[in-house]
Amino acid sequence: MSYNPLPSLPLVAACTLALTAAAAGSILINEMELNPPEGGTGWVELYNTGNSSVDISDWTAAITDGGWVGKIMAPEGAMIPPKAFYVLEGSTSWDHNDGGFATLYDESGIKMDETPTRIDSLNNDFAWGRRPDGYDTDTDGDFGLGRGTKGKPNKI
Ligand SMILES: [Ca+2]
Ligand SMILES: [Ca+2]
Ligand SMILES: [Ca+2]
Repeated sequence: MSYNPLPSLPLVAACTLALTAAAAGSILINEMELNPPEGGTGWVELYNTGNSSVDISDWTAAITDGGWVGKIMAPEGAMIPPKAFYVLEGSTSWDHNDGGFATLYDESGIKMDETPTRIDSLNNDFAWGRRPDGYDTDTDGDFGLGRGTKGKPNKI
């Protein structure tokens, strides 16, 4: 018979992992600019649907059209408060004048969210966004096309 007065370490580790997963699960790709106007930048807007702040240090968002891929990493210390937005901005070289999809990975490379593939040949400031913010049924209908609201609530 053995007696161990300390909490079991594997149990503590399991609890910590569960808490981390719950917090991280609240961050979604909320809007994406796949085809900016000439001279504009592609971007991905994140949204925290949860009730606690989430540290997104070194999280990476990617936009792809199937061939080309652009990646943006959140800086160290980046936080998203509850019900707040965070924009990961690409560059003007990201303008591929077509559609695609966006993916979000946490700091260890685990996929946190992926959007459906959306066509965007408009070449203007319209962007695909969840309507309303954070709407997530894992179907193509989660996203609608409308005037971009980068860093702000999506228009319904
Ligand atoms: Ca656009
Ligand atoms: Ca364009
Ligand atoms: Ca928005």
